[in-house]
This record gives sequence, C-alpha cells and structure tokens, in this order.
Amino acid sequence: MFKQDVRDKFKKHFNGEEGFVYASPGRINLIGEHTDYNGGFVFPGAVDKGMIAEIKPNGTDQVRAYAIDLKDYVEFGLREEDAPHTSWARYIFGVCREMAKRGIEVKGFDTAFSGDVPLGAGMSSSAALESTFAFAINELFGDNKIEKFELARVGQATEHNYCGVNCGIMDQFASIFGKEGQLIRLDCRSSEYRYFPFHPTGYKLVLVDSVVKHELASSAYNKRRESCENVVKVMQKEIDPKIEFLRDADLAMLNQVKDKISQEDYMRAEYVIEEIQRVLDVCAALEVDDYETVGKKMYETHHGMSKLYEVSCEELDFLNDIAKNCAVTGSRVMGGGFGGCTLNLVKDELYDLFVTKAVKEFTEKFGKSPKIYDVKISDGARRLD
Ligand code: GAF
Repeated sequence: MFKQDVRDKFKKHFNGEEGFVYASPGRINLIGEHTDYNGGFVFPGAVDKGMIAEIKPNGTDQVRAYAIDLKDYVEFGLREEDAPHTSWARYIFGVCREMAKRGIEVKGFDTAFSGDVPLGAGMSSSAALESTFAFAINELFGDNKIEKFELARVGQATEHNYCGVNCGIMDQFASIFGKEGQLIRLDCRSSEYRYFPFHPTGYKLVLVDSVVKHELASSAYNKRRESCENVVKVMQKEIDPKIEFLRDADLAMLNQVKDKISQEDYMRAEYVIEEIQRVLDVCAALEVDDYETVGKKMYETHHGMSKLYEVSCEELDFLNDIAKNCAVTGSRVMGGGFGGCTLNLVKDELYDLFVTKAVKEFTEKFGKSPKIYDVKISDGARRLD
C-alpha cells in the first residue's frame, strides 16, 4: 500500500516527524468531453487511483516539498513572487496562492507525496494533486471555511493562473465530490449535480492506455477552447447577445452563422453541441439499464472527438477499432485527448478476448505495449490519518 511508503518517506525526509495524511483520486468520465468549459454537462466519477500526501505545518513561511515518485525536492515561499520553476511544484504553489486569495492564511509546511494515477493518461493526476492540497490546506489552515465546490475552483484556477491550461471544472469537481459506486452528472453552467449509482452488472469498465503522453498545456487544448469561444462571440452578434456558452446553442443556430465562422470552428462547435446532448441521452439510458445505448453514444463521442474536434490520434483510433471489431459495447478516447486512454464498456464474457487482442495487435503495430487499468468508482478527497 503506497500510503505506508508516503509515511516512511515523510519520516525519513523530515527528521522522523509525523504529519496528517490526505488523499484525492483521479477520475474517469463516462461521457461529456470538452463540454465543461462550454457550460454543458459532464458525467465523471472518481477512481481508486490517486495521490496521497503527508503534510505538517512547519512554523515557517516556506513550503518544503518532496515528490517521492520523481525523487525531487523543492522549497518555495508563499508570496506571488516566490513561484517555483519546477512544474510539479507549481501545482502546490498555485493551490497555496489560490487559497490565500480566498482569505486563508496559508503558512509553511513540509510535505511528501506520491501517486498511483498514471501520469499523462488522461485520468487527471494534476487535479488529484491540486485537490489533495486544497482539501488539506482548508483543514489545516482554514478551519474548513472554504466550501467543497470552491475547493474544486481552487484547483481549476491553479491550472489557469499557474500552469497555463484553461481547463474546465470537471476534473477537480470529480476529484473532490467523488463517491464510491456513483457517477456524477454536473451541469457546468448552473453547478447543479446529481449522483447516479453505477453498477453495470455484466460489464466492466476498462481503460486501455495508448502510452502516448498527452500534453494538455501544449496549447492545443487552449486552442479548442478558443474555437468554441469564437463561435459564441459570432452567435452573440448575429443571433442573441444573451448566448453565453455553446450550451445555449443548437445545430440550427450553428448553421445560421456557418458563413461567418471558419470550417474548423464549425466542426468544433458541432461536436460540442452534439456531445452535450449525448450526456443527457446516456443518463436517460442508464436509468433503464440500457447499456447498449450507453455504448452506442460512447462510439459516437469517439467519432466526434476524432473527426470533428480532432483530439484523437492514430493509436487511440486503432484501439477504438479493435474494440469495435471485438463487439465491445462502448469505446472512446477519454479526457482531453491528444493521447492517453480509451474507456471501454466491455461485457464480462468479452473481457479476456478484448484485452488480449488489444495488447497483441497494438504491440505489433506500434512496437510498444498498451497498459490496461480496471477501475473502480471511488470516494473523493479526504483525510486518511
Ligand atoms: C481535461 C480538462 F482538464 C477538463 O476540464 C475537460 O475539459 C477535459 O479535458 C475534456 O473533457 O481533462
């Protein structure tokens, strides 16, 4: 259990001291990709993989942080001008700053942390890190004054202001609000959410990691967001100034502005408008245990992400085709894209065949083996010890 490893390493690095231990998970998302920053719906759940950090206030104004997996140590102060250069440390620094901006008197602390959520696999290791520290700082220095949704916003603002990714709220929301056995449908415009029990009897959720490292910060993600915002601006001018997000639009409205936007922006918006509707369709299908419809929608999402939103890649399309050929119920690229995993809804009896075939054929074609993760829907941010 890697919690014990965190405890051991903390003790070793910080003179035998003991602190408090916090954990936050990564997430999956059944459907609703790139819809969060468009005011749409998402449908994530936290997973049984995440980050664990031991933390102890140290009575100074310095943070002393040890990244166990990277064997890297960084010290930084807590003022805006103290921002560290090391990228992993900027997540912790950003969370400290964002908590301070919300009135929490953040003081120095020692910390060691480690994770088992695969990096760059589209399962939100960065949100897991942010949520761990946001939750811990709220408890250790803030008397739990900041409510849970605002803790998620702290993580999101960290990405925007300290890490260069203009992400939506989904990942941090799922990491904070996750509940065992439940997916959460979040309306990203109103912030209303509803838990849906998810026990797909007879099926497994399987992640196949293409081991192509996605790099959200690599401006492609921000560019997708800009495309959506361009279309909204044109709709505001041409149709109705009250349109705030693509959530407020439909395909007829998109066609009304077709001549005023680029072909590329048109495709991006088409995908988003359809994807927002797919989340609602999947929720309705789940309520009657109609997994065939859930799976069909997942394939539609993959098609849209690959051909319209263009955030898939050869490896992910290949994995999606294997799923289709094996008659897997649903399969699609998950998360921001540009690499990472496909999420597959697989009938129990097909599991062995699919996994064997995916590993064999992918390895033959790309000369490297994909990784397989079976995930369990689990709890969100919490204190362990
Ligand atoms: C990334 C982002 F961080 C999320 O906000 C979301 O937009 C996702 O990509 C795509 O659905 O994980």
